[in-house]
Amino acid sequence: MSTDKKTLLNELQQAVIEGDGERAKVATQKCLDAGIAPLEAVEFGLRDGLKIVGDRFEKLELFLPDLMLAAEAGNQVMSVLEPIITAGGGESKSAGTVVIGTAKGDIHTIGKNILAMLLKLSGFQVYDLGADVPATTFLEEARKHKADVIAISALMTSTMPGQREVVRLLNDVHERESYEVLVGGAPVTQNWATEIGADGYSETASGGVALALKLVAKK
Ligand code: B12
Repeated sequence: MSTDKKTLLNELQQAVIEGDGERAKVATQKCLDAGIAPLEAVEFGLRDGLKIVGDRFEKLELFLPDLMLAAEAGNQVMSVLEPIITAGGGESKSAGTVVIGTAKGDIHTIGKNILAMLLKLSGFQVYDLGADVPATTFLEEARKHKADVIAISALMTSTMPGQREVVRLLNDVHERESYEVLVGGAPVTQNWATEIGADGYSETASGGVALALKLVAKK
């Protein structure tokens, strides 16, 4: 990547870290004007920027209001990127049906929303159950919408067990084979996905879409 592009992405990341929504919006537009791919701005500017904020929060260098400001700046970045990413609409044929939500006890939504948006764009019918979703709701909604995929985001180590809970419940009701279960979110790893018996994990939202397409095609 050219130094210019790196500088622009760094400026975007920095504005997110500092929780400066206006500056973040301007920086996002500058990235787009320089030809930086919107998803690159999402992953490097937004996700990595918020990761740095989270790490500083953990070290007590930043506090909850800083986290909230950074999240708001992240939303501002998405307000610029979303119309660009979704311009032209998604695929017209249906790639399958996904129910998506954040695990029980967890109110983080930014990453889940990005994944939902990209899934829609790839032609999936997406039912977004929101945040703090109990395993029983994932099951009920998956049944109701005849879902192919259940996608569960978890941003805290304390809520990752909510992902395991969904897989357990599907096993208990003998419906494990009916759905592909995808897990993700900052603390989630491939090892965790394997341990709980999920069908797939991806570190990024775009990787999650590729995986969903692959798993549904195999079904
Ligand atoms: C923003 C933020 C908040 C915002 C959330 C706003 C919102 N509407 O979402 C606010 C301020 C509300 C918040 C609250 C809290 N937070 Co917080 N928060 C964060 C922060 C800084 C960024 C999260 C984020 O949005 N990242 C940006 C997105 C784009 O990234 P992402 O979610 O990882 O998603 C990407 C991928 O993971 C992937 N993906 C996401 N989901 C899925 C799902 C699937 C299926 C797939 C395939 C892929 C995928 O796609 C995305 C794009 O690539 C993280 C730090 C971090 N490391 O992430 C802490 C963090 C998650 N929070 C933390 C904590 C502790 C809290 C609070 C408990 C703080 C408090 N004292 O109240 C509360 C939690 C309340 C609750 N019950 O949930 C901790 C959790 C620690 C732990 N135990 O694991 C973290 C890690 C910070 C830290 N290092 O300490 N938080």
